[in-house]
Amino acid sequence: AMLSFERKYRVRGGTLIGGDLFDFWVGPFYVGFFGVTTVFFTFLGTALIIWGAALGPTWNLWQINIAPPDLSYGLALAPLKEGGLWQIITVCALGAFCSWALRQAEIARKLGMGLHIPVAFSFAIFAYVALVVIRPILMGAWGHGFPYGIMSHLDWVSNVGYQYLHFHYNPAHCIAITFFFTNALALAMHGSLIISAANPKAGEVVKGAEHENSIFRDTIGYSIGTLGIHRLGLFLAVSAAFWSAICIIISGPFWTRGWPEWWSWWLDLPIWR
Ligand code: BCL
Ligand code: UQ2
Repeated sequence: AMLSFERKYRVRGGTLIGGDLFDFWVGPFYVGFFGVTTVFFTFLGTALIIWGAALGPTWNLWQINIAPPDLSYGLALAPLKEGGLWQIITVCALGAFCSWALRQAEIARKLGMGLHIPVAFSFAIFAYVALVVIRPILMGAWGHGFPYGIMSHLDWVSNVGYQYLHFHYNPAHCIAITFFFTNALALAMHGSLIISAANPKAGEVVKGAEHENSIFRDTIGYSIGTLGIHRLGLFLAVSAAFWSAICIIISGPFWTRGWPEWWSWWLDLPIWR
């Protein structure tokens, strides 16, 4: 079934590749060239993960693990059962994520909207690429990528963290975490504000932007505004992903010692040295 307003927006055009060829819907879903490639990479990647699980020692969901190649393979292709599977799955993941972003872009163009959604999502893709492409290449081995598995990827994070003695001292990790936490604060403020405005006493009319501004002006003397809160949210979220990517790219390629030691630049400042 189509919602009453949907037909109006099912317009031709906006495609980046394929012209009218894939410019159609299947049920509620827009297809497009990148819908086809998203489905292809997602199904192939998922099938390979299931095959990898079948090769492994367990069907326990928590323990299934598809590991990258041994460090000795460097940046070469590895045999399927020696990490090659991880390499193909990584290509499928990259193909699916990028296809998804491009499909978002086609739909935004079709609707005559800005490209903010695909741009925002590309920061999440960047964080993933940082982990499985950029850092492994800079360190000279695919084996530096993280393993695909629930417990195994947590073990990887813990091991890599302790390799740098205390990851909390990584300055970009600090910045990323601060953005994640501030983002949670901002979304909690925004969510609670909107729901409070939408839930007046029984019989009263729903409140709008002026009430939303007023409650913040009354409490803290400042309101960022209804558009402003969304700009702030986008900035905080995108920055969290960006600094996450930076914090892991610099760990190894640009700083090989413990992160606590990095802060000795502070103790070494000539003013008190
Ligand atoms: Mg740390 C990383 C927080 C303690 C070692 N750490 C991170 C960051 C984040 C964080 C800043 C992970 C988020 C991220 O990368 O998003 N760490 C954090 C916090 C603490 C903490 C808050 C804390 O103590 C309170 N970390 C520690 C301790 C160390 C440590 C001290 C371990 C002992 N930390 C590390 C290491 C790493 C981090 C090592 C990292 O590598 C990681 C990082 O920065 O990675 C970049 C980015 C988001 C993504 C990568 C997701 C990408 C999503 C893709 C594009 C799409 C997926 C689609 C999906 C498959 C489909 C879903 C379909 C559904 C149906 C919808
Ligand atoms: C606001 C506003 C909204 C909001 C929120 C605020 C009417 C619907 C949440 C309040 C936000 C402020 C004061 C910024 C806080 C800053 C940080 C870094 C968390 O004013 O306008 O619109 O949802």
